[in-house]
Amino acid sequence: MSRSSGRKGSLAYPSRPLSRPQLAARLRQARKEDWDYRRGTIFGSMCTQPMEEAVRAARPFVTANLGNPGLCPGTARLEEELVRWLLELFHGPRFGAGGSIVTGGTEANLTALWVARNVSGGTEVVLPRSAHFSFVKALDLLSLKPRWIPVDSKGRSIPHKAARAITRKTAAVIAVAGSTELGAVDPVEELSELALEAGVHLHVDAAFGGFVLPFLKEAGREYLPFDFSLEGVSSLAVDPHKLGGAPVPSGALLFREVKEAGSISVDSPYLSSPAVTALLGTRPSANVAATFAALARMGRSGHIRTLRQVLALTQRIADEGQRMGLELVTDPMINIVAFRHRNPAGVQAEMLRKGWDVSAIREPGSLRFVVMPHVTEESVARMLRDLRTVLRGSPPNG
Ligand code: 0PR
Repeated sequence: MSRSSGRKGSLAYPSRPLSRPQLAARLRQARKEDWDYRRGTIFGSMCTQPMEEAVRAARPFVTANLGNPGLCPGTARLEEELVRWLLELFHGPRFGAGGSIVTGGTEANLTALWVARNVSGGTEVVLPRSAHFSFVKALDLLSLKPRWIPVDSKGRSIPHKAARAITRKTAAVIAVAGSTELGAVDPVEELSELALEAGVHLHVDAAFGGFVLPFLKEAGREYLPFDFSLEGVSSLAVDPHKLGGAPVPSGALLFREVKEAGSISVDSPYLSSPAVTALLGTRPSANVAATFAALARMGRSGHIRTLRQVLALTQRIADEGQRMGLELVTDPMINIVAFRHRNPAGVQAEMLRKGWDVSAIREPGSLRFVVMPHVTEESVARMLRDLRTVLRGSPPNG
């Protein structure tokens, strides 16, 4: 939330329109203050420079509102096609599955839990400590109680602990496929079996990992099952604005049985459709068009190429960091690497002074690097040089 500072002057709402040059100057200045992925200095973000074609695709659609789908049959078709593509990528069943394009992981996770709660009547959610904070918001909004599951040394949910937490009150179990802090992938196969046995909703948060995990084999790594190929998976969230080449905001929420989403449906008598099954009212067609363009131009080969690049650079940071005396929290499973440090916030601040955005994790105290497609070999080399200097003044153990 933005807070009023009590200042006057330039903060008054313009009584007459600003001139075009004045406006342009103001916007240019603001954009200059913002960070730009293209400089390669951002290692703390899970988003990246979107594909230019995707950005261009949004422009003609910015006036369209998919919240009134009768007026946007064109964008509605694009959304339908996108959902089919994603269901195919994530091994959705041929019949009964469906989903929608949303604004990101937060909306997808909230909506999934909303549906799971309404279908089950449950009051509790079983989720690992590694789950993104969007779940904390969702649980609060939906008056659901968390049953937190500890994670193992690699940051993954521990299934036998989850098994003990599942009761008749369980509305859903959460699996994280690519965690925010460590990129850890939960043992979704085992969680899926538990969910099937107990007859509870299993929601997979693949917001970050969704465009990584399907391609691990092609990138020379072991494939980790996480999607609808596992019978117990009921819903899945994936964010095209993270590794899908789409501009923000773009998320997708998919259901094995989309009829369950009817449980959040409300009547919308004055719209072109009789009912609405979405959190948002007004829904930007532009993000559907942009996401369509991004995935259309990416294709499986584009994801594989991107993944090879980011995994190679992740490995390079892991290797060089260890050569500097840093200890890995765990071997990186995907394109996130973290090193233990007694004062991560201090190193983060020093790195920021040198122009780098890196992040700090509190538990276990560590420095975290998210290696996104805007990161290049050259920017990694420069970053590592500065990191080496900073670590001389602030060694990992004291
Ligand atoms: N699930 C997972 C696993 C996530 O990592 C995130 C966001 C979400 C859900 C929520 O997604 P939305 O933020 O799209 O609603 N992870 C990043 C984070 O919180 C989001 C982010 C991206 C933050 C870019 C900063 C940034 O520069 O760190």
